[in-house]
Amino acid sequence: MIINQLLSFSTPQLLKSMKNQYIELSKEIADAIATKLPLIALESTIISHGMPYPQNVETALLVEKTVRENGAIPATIAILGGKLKVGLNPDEIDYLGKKGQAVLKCSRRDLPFAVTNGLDGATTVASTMIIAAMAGIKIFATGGIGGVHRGASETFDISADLQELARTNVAVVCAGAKSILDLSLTLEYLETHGVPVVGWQTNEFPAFYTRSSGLLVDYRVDSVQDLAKTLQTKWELGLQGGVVIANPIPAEFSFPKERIDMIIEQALAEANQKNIKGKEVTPFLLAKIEQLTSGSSLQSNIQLVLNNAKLAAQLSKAM
Ligand code: PSU
Ligand code: MN
Repeated sequence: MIINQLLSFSTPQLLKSMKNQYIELSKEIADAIATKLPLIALESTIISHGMPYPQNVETALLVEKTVRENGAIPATIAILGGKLKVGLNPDEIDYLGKKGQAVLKCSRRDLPFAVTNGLDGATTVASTMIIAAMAGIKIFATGGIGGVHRGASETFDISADLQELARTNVAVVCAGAKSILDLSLTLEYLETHGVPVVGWQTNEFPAFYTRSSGLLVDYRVDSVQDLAKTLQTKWELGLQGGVVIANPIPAEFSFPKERIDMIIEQALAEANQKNIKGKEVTPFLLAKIEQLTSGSSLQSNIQLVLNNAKLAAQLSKAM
């Protein structure tokens, strides 16, 4: 409620009204906002829970470098000592990467507890969107979004990322979603909640490690100018909520489909057998897949994140 109210203010008003009590911008980010430079939000759960150390830290730094090389300013987002931090320094990124899964994984519901108790927390797609919107950042790059899990009709396991996309005005550039999820149900859920799913130079919703999933996107867009115009129009029309910009992994880094499907089945079976539940499910599956491919899926993962960072930076410049 408070956040929704705050989101309707423009950034300087918002930050003043919060009296910088909860949010802390790095100097670079504060300057970039003041001078209206293009900014890209980056999440931190991908660092702590999405990849192993030290590749997680190396990737996070490389993603920031890629954003810069493409003309935008990277704003990696996390919670440190209870502060909503926008813009981390390399030591802070290293700290989150080293702590890994010992850091609290914070989605929307976790934010008030992390802040009140002065905790450190890694932000998911959902909570990164919330904090990005508070700072006035419209474009966010990551690897994959959360979604509707397979078997959700029994478990009700649907990532809070989807609900966030339905309400918060941030566009998320991703490589689709991993087929640990039910991609077809994920697209249905997004449709119900009015979240546009755009294919970047593709008609198909990509499946993270592979360029195709056999599922179509709503709209295909081929230029950043068209994409920027569409986002602007959506928000000028007062249509609340985000947009999924699905950018397929570059062909040279994609993973053989049969192989990854088999590994995902194996990871899902093990999660079932171990009775993994709630917010542990996604990190468990991510680590398992990485382990079962002896790290080779990690290379694909890293490359697709860099590819998304590049597109996000170009898009945010076009806006
Ligand atoms: N999918 C990935 N890598 C990730 C995540 C998802 O391929 O790192 C992380 C993101 O932070 C995402 C979160 O927001 O997992 C979703 O978790 P859950 O399914 O518990 O909502
Ligand atoms: Mn879940």
